[in-house]
Amino acid sequence: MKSQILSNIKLLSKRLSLIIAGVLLVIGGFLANTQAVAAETYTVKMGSDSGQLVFEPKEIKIKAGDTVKWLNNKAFPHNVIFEGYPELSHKKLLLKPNLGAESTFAEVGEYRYFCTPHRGAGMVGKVIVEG
Ligand SMILES: [Cu+2]
Repeated sequence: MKSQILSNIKLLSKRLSLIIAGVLLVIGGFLANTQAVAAETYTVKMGSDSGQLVFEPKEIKIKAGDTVKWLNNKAFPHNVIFEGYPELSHKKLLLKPNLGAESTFAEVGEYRYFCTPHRGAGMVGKVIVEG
């Protein structure tokens, strides 16, 4: 009688551990999924390391919901102007090293931008937002 109860308990705990393992698998899969769709932030240098008047990279591909962060590197002051998109633009000149500005892109599309003081020198860039 006693041994039967014991073996029943053993069987039950075996089943329980199987159920727990299953639940952990489901939770793990869910976490992996949410990480895959999490929004990302990409950095674009303003001014190349050698001091050229460029955005680096000049063109960047991101997903809707991602953020681009522009960071002062060399040859500042710089700014970031998207014509027709004041909400994405950063008109204020960034005067010091490592100052930055960022924009989050919710809508799919191609967005061209420039730096006001250096537009004539070719300091232009493009953000391509994919779905
Ligand atoms: Cu500039």
